[in-house]
Amino acid sequence: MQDMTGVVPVTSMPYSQFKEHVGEQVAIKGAIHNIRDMSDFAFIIVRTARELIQCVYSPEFSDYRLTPDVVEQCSAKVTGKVVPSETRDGSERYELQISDIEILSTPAAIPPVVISKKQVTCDLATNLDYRPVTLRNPKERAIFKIQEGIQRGFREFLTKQNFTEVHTPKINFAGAEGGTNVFKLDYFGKTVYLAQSPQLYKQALVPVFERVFEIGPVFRAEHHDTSRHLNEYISMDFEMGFIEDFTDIMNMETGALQYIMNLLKTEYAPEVELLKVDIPEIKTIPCVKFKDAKALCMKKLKNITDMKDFEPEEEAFLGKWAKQQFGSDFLFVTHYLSAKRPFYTMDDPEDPEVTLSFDLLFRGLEITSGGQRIHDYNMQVEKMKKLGMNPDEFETYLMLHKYGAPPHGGLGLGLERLTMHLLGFKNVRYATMFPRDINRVTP
Ligand code: AMO
Repeated sequence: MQDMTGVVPVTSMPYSQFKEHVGEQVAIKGAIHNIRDMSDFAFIIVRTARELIQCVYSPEFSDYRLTPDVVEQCSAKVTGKVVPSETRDGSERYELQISDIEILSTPAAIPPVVISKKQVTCDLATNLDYRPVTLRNPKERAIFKIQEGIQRGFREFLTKQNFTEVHTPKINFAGAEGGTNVFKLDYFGKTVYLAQSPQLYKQALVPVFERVFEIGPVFRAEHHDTSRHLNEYISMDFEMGFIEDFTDIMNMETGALQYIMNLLKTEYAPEVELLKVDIPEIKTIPCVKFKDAKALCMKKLKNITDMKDFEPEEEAFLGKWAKQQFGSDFLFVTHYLSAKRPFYTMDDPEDPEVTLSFDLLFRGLEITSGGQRIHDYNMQVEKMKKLGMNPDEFETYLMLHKYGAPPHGGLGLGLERLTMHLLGFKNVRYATMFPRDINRVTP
């Protein structure tokens, strides 16, 4: 064996370099995505990591003759001459005139769903049942390339703002968010819980790094089947110390979203174009207090029963209102009721009925919760007791407060929810690679 050099030679020419190789023989590797036989010639579309490349077979181009083992979904190395394509709109495209196809692997069966058309047309359940296959369709794939861009933007922006990326445990001694939607786990005879969020740990890391973020899975035992809840989702969290007040968190999120949208426009243009993504312009994001937003909803909507939180139709209404009133796709709602926020949330000293917290709505859907946390030990212990919690069970969490923590706050942003509304989906499962819901743990 040779020594490893650390260099993996490029054996497949990226489409972006075709332009510089017109008239030359190049090789690409990918899956045969689609074959259109036109009797005396054939279009063979090759699916590479990010592109569909049109290749043309004709006996006129070389001595190579198409063989029956060239079938859709086989992996192949296709060699040919780069030539400009004829396009209907006159746009600049290139294709390969095939001079050889080397088969690298042969599928054992024909895919159970059609994936070589512009989009997968089967119903959502079938799409999800065959996810390893349906994801190969370029439009399905593009959803998750965009999702990658969102995470990348979040990571890049926060790294530039001096945040440290961390990973916190997913097997926990307590549920961080309260409520009953927590998965219990038998841990060598002891009951432990799957993390509902990294909340308790990201706070613990503020006195260590001052600013931290995490992108990772969290688990919610949602007992109902809705279009916006998953049992496992990716939470993009950050937590920062030495804040002046909770608007610092909202400003930081505004910056992160501006950065993400810009990154999608510039570096994810092929997917943005393919999915016709309506990227929101974010100059500033308007804010409204919960109490005022509620009053507005009560005036305009009927049959609202929950006075302490928003129902989905209220969020949808507020989304439209923000668009009409401020031309904004986003709306911060602040000062949620103390009764509805978790134990770690700081109450407003001027009105303890409400908290120094916020949600961010995006096109009428909550995508973020956040706010200022309690940093004082006695205040946190008192609040726990008031809520019927036993502070002794949170001894390790309370080390944060006991041994000194700066004023701090943070947020959690649901990756699938943001993707869902960015791409205009009605169901969060379309924006989830392998969704986990009450009825689904496979594939
Ligand atoms: P919260 O519980 O509001 O806050 O969650 C934050 C964001 O996570 C997303 N989300 C979900 N997405 C899909 N399926 C679910 N079941 C689901 N539940 C929540 C939403 C939501 O806005 N620790 C706090 C955040 C913080 O204050 O830092 C928390 O987890 O987009």
